[in-house]
Amino acid sequence: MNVEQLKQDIIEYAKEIGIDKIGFTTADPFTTLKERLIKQQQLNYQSGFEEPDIDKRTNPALLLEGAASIISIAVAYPTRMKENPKGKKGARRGLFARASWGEDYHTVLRNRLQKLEEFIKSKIPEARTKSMVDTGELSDRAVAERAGIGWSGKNCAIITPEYGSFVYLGEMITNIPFEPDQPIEDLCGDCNKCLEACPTGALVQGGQINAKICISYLTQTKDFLPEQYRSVIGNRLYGCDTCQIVCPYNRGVDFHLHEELEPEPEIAKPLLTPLLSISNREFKEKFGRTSGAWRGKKPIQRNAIIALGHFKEESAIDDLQKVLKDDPRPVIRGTAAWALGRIGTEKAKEVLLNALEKEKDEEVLNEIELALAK
Ligand code: B12
Ligand code: SF4
Ligand code: SF4
Repeated sequence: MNVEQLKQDIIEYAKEIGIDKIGFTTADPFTTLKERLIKQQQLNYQSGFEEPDIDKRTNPALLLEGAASIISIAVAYPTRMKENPKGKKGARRGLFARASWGEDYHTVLRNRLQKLEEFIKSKIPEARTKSMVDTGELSDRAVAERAGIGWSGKNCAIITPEYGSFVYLGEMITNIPFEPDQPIEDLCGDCNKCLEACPTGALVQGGQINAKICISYLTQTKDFLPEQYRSVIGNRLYGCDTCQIVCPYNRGVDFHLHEELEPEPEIAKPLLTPLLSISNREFKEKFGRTSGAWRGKKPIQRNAIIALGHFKEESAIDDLQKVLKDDPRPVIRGTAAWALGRIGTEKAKEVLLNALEKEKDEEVLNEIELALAK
């Protein structure tokens, strides 16, 4: 089999199956990434969602015997809703980040990669392949950068000249020695808009993140959100798009190329109050198809309560009272106390005073006292 011809055939086929950009690189170790990962670990700047084995992360040969190349793929996702419901007083809404709109991208990209594997094996039956999307060992961005999909921006994102940074990434390690593509030029230049816009200062310098204080990470934690971050997360229920939205290379970027990635407005931007009493089953039915549901309903509910506090939404007092009285989870009760403190009306104060008498949990009591002190 002519490897160059196969590469061209793969590029053609990829277009047919809804892969928006494809690039090829070697399976050589990722040496700079290795140093970087060690450094990030030492600084405690990692989220904990990363694969912990740095050798596996940086040496494709440990993941597939005879690894010779990696095929990187990118799939563009929309940034604007065709029907964008506006939240208003009495009917506030929260927001799922764009990477959680439509069907879970893990499923979408894995399907595409599986088709690509089948295509390659139909041409070379003895080909060996290993595909991954997000949850695999490799750094999807480091692979994409080396395969020429895009450059690595100061906001950490891979930015493609065609689709901006609103692309999902995935890759396939193969034992076929494809000719590698070249990385593309970094076009960030003197721009620093993302660093300036980051609400928590998580972008410590161009291309370096302290994931522990990135809002995207914070929205995915299950414990109490540290007080200083509650007001900055605003109405974000899952993820954060700020450092991408401000990027000049994303200006006007809004691709609707894949039906399954189209957002359902009531899911991507849901009303907040109903989330407070949603059952596990309802949550699964409504949000289960999205990538933002992977941590379950608790972080989403906690963030919804924070968002109601952020809006000082008086119409939510009765629902917050119910949560404070009946919810078995201290994090949810304590966060409701915080929100009532933010709302700060006489009625909210009364609810807090009532709860103070009945509450037994130390942390929740502390939240109630802090809320009353406000
Ligand atoms: C852990 C994780 C997170 C963590 C940490 C993010 C981070 N920046 O590290 C948290 C929860 C915060 C997060 C948030 C988001 N994530 Co995330 N996340 C991951 C995951 C699982 C691992 C990332 C990782 O290993 N980071 C460690 C750092 C050190 O490495 P890296 O960023 O992968 O690689 C770059 C650096 O190492 C850098 N580098 C290496 N050496 C050096 C040296 C110097 C001097 C410099 C300057 C840079 C540098 O170059 C590499 C290539 O860009 C990947 C999937 C995967 N398996 O790779 C998705 C992934 C990176 N996430 C993704 C997305 C979409 C997001 C969000 C936009 C989601 C959202 N809307 O909320 C935000 C963006 C936050 C941000 N500004 O980065 C996409 C990115 C797509 C793209 N176009 O870049 C990925 C690839 C998932 C996917 N398959 O599509 N994420
Ligand atoms: S995703 Fe949000 S919090 Fe995280 S680095 Fe970007 S702007 Fe900052
Ligand atoms: S906002 Fe500016 S510095 Fe940040 S990634 Fe975009 S071009 Fe680069």
